[in-house]
Amino acid sequence: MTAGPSFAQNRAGILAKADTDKDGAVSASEAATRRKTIFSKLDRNSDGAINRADRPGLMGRGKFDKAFTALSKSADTNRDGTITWSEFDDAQKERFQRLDLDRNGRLDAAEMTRAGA
Ligand SMILES: [Ca+2]
Ligand SMILES: [Ca+2]
Ligand SMILES: [Ca+2]
Repeated sequence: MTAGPSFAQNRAGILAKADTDKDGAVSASEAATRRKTIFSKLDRNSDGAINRADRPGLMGRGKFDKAFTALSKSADTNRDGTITWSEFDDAQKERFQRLDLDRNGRLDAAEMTRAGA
């Protein structure tokens, strides 16, 4: 399983994976847990930042590049080619708030779907 494509493309898939208590919605804490998982998967050398140094070998490189490029647009705020944990965390928090249309601190399937449309 790879974090890249599901994170970048498949919102329904993210919801399913992030909804650990299976109540049909992603709470802020579930989203935070999911964020950490995604970040640590992409941060292959575990130095607390995602950048080109974390590129895998040929096999996973395409997926990594795709995810990294998509993430950089939203998360690499200072455009230095590195996504630090705080950049990533801030961007994902902001994204959660943007998607949470009824502001109840939870993303349900409808909110995820609307956001993707
Ligand atoms: Ca849930
Ligand atoms: Ca790294
Ligand atoms: Ca940065």
